Amino acid sequence: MTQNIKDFVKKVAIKNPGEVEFIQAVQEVAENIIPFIDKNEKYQNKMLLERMVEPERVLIFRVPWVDDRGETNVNRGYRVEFNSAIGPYKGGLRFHPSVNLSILKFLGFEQVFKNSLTTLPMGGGKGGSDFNPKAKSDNEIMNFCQSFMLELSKHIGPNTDVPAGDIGVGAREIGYMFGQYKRIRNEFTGVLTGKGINWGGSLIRPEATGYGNVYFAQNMLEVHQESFSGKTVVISGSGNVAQYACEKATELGAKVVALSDSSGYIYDPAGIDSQKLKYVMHLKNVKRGRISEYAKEYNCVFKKGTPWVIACDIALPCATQNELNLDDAQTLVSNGCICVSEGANMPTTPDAIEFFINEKILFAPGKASNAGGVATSGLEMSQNSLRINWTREEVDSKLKEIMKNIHSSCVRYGKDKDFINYVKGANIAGFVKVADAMLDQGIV
Ligand code: NDP
Ligand code: 2IT
Repeated sequence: MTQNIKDFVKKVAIKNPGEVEFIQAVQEVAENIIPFIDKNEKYQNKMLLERMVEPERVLIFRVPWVDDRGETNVNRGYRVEFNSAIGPYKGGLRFHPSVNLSILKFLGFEQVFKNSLTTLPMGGGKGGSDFNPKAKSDNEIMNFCQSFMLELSKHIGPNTDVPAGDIGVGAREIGYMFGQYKRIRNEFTGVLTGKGINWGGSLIRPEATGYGNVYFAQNMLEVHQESFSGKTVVISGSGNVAQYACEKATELGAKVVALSDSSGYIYDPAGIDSQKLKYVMHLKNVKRGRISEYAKEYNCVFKKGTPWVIACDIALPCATQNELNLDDAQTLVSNGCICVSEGANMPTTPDAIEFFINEKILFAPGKASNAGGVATSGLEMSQNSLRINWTREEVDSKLKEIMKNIHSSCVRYGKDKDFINYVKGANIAGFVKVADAMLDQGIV
């Protein structure tokens, strides 16, 4: 790292004490963007990156709610409205006990670049709560969502800020929050994405992040005349992103041998076929059980820890941030892994990314490879505005096209002789569009 990058990151760290994940995300971007600004006069002397690391607005609020025993609980709610240079704030809501300002600022910052890459007019934002949805009844989830939305509804709108799902927020939570927004504002509008299909949702939105990640990996593999066919794939997580990554990889002829959750991973050498995936979907989305139950059902291994010890050709980290470290990266590569495509946000630690890049592994950063989710949210917004619904095939082909374009943008800015540095490509391509808009709009 050069001195000016170090100085920049140090200043951000001093201004945002204790925000470890946010600083990590900023540093990764600064390492590519500061040298790029140094070479391009147009972007100099306007404090562009300095302005980009400062959210336009951060909302923090109390969320009181009553549980089934009649007891009062209180959580903290957040919405980080990061950057609106190219469109209304757009990004998910995360409900998880680990949620804090640092995590939501890292996610919001990443979202700005990701949304820019999609080619759609969406700014970046993120929100959520330290609420833990595990073991809560539907009624408790509804009480919490209604209280959360009572405050959030004052700050969002279809042309202002459009939240969606993320960890712990799926179709059920979006439904409760949409219902409450509609009741408070007396408006039926596209204020959230990931809506149910019969009340404004888009076909393919549930599948989009997982499918998009596999499409992106497919694009990377094609550069090397490779494909998913016949490959062994290891996936972490067993939630929304992991499930549909598993479905698409299998459809393309790969064998997915692992899934995980926060308790551990299952290893099924026979492969998780469509029938077994149906079981996982019911287990995780309806029963809300643990992945260890899969091992009992299909008589295979369940172990604590992460699944990166399993030999594979392709690894798709689809659970959470910093879930794949340098040790894991070394194990994967020594076991023959050629491609790592991030479905989660920032799942790979910085030293592991550096290792993959030095080893010339096909490595896709989440802001490029998981952008299919928010891109399809953008398509949901378009359909809401037009008051029409596109077919599955129409949305899926637009998603494929968007992922292909993101891949091309990464190649454009990330190609170094015989190697494509997708991290650099994604950061610079994402930056250029936002920076140009900020230059056009003056010092705001
Ligand atoms: P879900 O809540 O549906 O699933 C999350 C999965 O990750 C679960 O299997 C969960 O296990 C596991 N997980 C969560 N936290 C941890 C942890 N601290 N350690 C180990 N495992 C953990 O979320 P999504 O599938 O929607 O999101 C997964 C990732 O993808 C996140 O990083 C999210 O930001 C990112 N993403 C999501 C998009 C979307 O459209 N949903 C779009 C782009 C990115 P358990 O059940 O035990 O908690
Ligand atoms: O991280 C992400 O891109 C998401 N959680 C999806 C955001 C969205 O607005 O669809």
